Amino acid sequence: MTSTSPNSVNLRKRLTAKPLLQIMAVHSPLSARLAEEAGFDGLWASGFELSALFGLPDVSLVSMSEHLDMTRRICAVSSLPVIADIDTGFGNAVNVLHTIAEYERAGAAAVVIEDKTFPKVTSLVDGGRQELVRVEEFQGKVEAAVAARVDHDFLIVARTEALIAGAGEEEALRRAEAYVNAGADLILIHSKQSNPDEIVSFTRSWDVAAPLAVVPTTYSEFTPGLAETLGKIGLYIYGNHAIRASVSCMQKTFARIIADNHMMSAQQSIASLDELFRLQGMAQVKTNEARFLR
Ligand code: SPV
Ligand code: MG
Repeated sequence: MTSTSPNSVNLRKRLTAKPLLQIMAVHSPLSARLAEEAGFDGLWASGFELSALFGLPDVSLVSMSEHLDMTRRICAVSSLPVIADIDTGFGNAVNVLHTIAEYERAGAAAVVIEDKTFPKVTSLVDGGRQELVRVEEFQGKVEAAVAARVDHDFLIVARTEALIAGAGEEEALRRAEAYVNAGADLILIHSKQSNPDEIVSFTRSWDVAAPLAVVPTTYSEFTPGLAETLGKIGLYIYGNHAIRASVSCMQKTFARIIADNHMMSAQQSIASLDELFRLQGMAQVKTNEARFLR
């Protein structure tokens, strides 16, 4: 069982100690535990994953309090740094002041805020409506985020959706640099191309001191090894693999049970009850019973 002191985690230090941190998407405390046990360096409290968990599209339907509550629960069970996906910040720059205070208090180590209009549309869907806010408006949001944080090591990651919106590399570079000038610690540069070309090109052209974050879902041949070779990239985020893994496992198991009309063969390929008890911390309950129940 992992310890529970999220505020002691210093993502900034980890970023300097290790060239590339591998961050797994999670949508629940249970998925957070599994990602930590597997050996990832940090957790991505993904808006896409939580939307999917709620059976909703990722189009700003999950409220801040819903995402915040899940982020708090994730932070409470993991000693890994949690990077919270706050979409467009849940309002304008004034709202961002409140958002940052809440996420920092919840125990997150960083937030990622993106330069799209509210309500946003998920980035990777074909033909998605991708509208960017004015650079000055987003700089105001980044400045508000920086002003609102209490701990200097709470990282503000500014995400530009310029490539997703088809605005091109020059615009992406212009925006990213403007966001660093507004105080962003890192830049998340997102792409939905099926190959890494535009991310490789952006990274090569990036000559600002702030490290980059990438979410290579659609260009998975861009491995952590390649990202490390290219340099400049600090965060390598697996954007949605927890929820996709759980969906395919449930689909296979449910189909097997219906097809067999019993559970006997399906049970061979799913986690045992003992494994669930371990993940839930039942051993500690037994210890506590022996110690405290009279
Ligand atoms: C998320 O996981 O919520 C993200 C990454 O923002 S993506 O869905 O690729 O936009
Ligand atoms: Mg998201």
